Amino acid sequence: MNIGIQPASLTTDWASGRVDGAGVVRARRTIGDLHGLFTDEAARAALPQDRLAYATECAFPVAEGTAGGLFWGTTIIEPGLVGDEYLMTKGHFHAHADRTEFYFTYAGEGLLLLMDRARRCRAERMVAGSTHAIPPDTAHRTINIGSVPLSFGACWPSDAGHDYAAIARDGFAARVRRIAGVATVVAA
Ligand code: S6P
Ligand code: ZN
Repeated sequence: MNIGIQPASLTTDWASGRVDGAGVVRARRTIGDLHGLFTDEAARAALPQDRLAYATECAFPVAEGTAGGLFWGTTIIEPGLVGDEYLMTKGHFHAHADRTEFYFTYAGEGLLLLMDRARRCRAERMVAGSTHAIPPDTAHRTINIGSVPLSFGACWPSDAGHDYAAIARDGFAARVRRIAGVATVVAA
């Protein structure tokens, strides 16, 4: 009996990180969405509010909140500065705080800023091929420190959820600033 062979319902372009297929959800975060994220709020407010800061393309093969499933997605952060800070993601803890995640870089140059519940921060360099295990109870934010888009993939549990509130309220204890032309991690 011929069972047949189907093409995969999901594709990932390993050069660009672009994800495609039925059910892929695309989202955009603009400069206007990043209110309060940067030290220099006046510099952020002076930029075009509809300018793209980062985009995501994600596959959710099971419903959000399902135990045992995995989600898969790519984030592409545009290059650019707001004051002396680079464009970056909002950053979050997972709502289900012990849930972990893998990040892996396709293209560009970035930093992965990690912060534990004691607000201790560290940063890992993101370059093509770099692979990052995000521990439990660890907030994560990505920062494009290069001059081209930073593209990275993520794989995370379908019941991880997102807690943006803690970061929106308290921020990270470290920031990445461009100092004398160099990306530098400093205490916030
Ligand atoms: C999801 C995963 C990523 C981020 C994306 C945008 O757990 O960590 O897909 O959602 O990089 O970042 P943020 O902080 O705006 O969700
Ligand atoms: Zn996450």
